[in-house]
Amino acid sequence: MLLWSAMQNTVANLPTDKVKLDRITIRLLRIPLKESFATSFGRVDTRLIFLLEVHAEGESGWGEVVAFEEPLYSYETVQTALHAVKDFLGPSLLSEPVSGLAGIAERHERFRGHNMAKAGLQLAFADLSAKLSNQPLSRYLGGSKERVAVGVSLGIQPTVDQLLDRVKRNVSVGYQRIKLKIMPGWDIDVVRQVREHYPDILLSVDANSAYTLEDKDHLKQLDAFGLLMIEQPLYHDDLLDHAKLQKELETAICLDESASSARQAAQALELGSCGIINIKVGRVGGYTEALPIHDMCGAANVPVWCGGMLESGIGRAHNIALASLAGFTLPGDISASSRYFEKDLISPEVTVSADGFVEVPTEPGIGFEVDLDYLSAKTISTWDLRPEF
Ligand code: OSB
Ligand code: MG
Repeated sequence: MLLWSAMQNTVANLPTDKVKLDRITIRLLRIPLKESFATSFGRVDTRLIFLLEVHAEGESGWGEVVAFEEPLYSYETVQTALHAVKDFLGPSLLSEPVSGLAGIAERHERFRGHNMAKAGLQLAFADLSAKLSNQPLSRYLGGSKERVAVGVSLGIQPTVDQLLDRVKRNVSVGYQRIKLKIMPGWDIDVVRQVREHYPDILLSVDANSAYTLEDKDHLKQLDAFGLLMIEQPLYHDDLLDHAKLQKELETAICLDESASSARQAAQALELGSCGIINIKVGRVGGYTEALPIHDMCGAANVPVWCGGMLESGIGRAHNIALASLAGFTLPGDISASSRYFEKDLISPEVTVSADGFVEVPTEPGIGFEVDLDYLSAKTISTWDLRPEF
């Protein structure tokens, strides 16, 4: 059988023209979430948004660093990412022209870690470079879909009734897959009740590393509910215990946190740590890691989908472009702007159709206008990085 992806090498297809960056603008702004989002690692009430804008040839491109304020999802925080961008990653791109996304990755390779900071710069550059070549970001990245299937992630609620109410609302909006956050004390019984009310929906759970291999028999109870996947049940950096657990479970494990780079993803596939991978461009360090994960999972017949980090419209637009690649066969955590925010930073806002799709923009770059007035009204701090002479 010839897999669609057998000949894919999406990074090799990206342009490598030299671009001389004039300036990198950093902005921090705070926007409230409509309702707090609770996971096994903690809750998020407002979003401190970290934006990057890179300027060259009279054009600019936008990216978002998806780190949170506390090191709970991963070790990165807004402050560590700010330090990494201001002192190392940003200056290394301003010293000499860069040769495409691959050139950026090469320049950043010697700096260890700081994936979300690295990714933010790649995102901004990709938007710029797509605009300079007058094509939508989705096509620039090798995407072909006109619309992407979307699902929604529901945080841990004070009561099961409140969760059932949210499931009802989001199913009726059109979301194609409902993901429930779980943790010890909010798992088997909650999933059972949701399944009883909704026997036919695509349903998954996400533990954000709340369990250990000792919970194997407990987690095996989830096999009874016909779940699409169990996301990141074990340690945030583990591959081996996930492989052991996957052997015991009928339900596919999906890696999020611990598929932290293309190399880690390759090792997960080799070990059998998962049957599905959630690709977040921020977690893995940029498009130059996300695209190879997409390609290798296609070759291995492992479905992928695009995860989310409660992004503003700018990060959301990048997720839509990434999810337009053919290998993203499962609904992404790409919800409407209105799911999280009263008002988004982009226009038009991201909307979800009644049948659970988001349109892929056809305008150049991210394909949305950044609302500069709203942005400046919300901006807390801003820095400009320029080449040194
Ligand atoms: O694990 O996928 C996750 C949100 C914050 C941090 C981690 C995760 C999530 C989500 C929601 O599940 C993603 C989204 O809708 O943006
Ligand atoms: Mg997750």
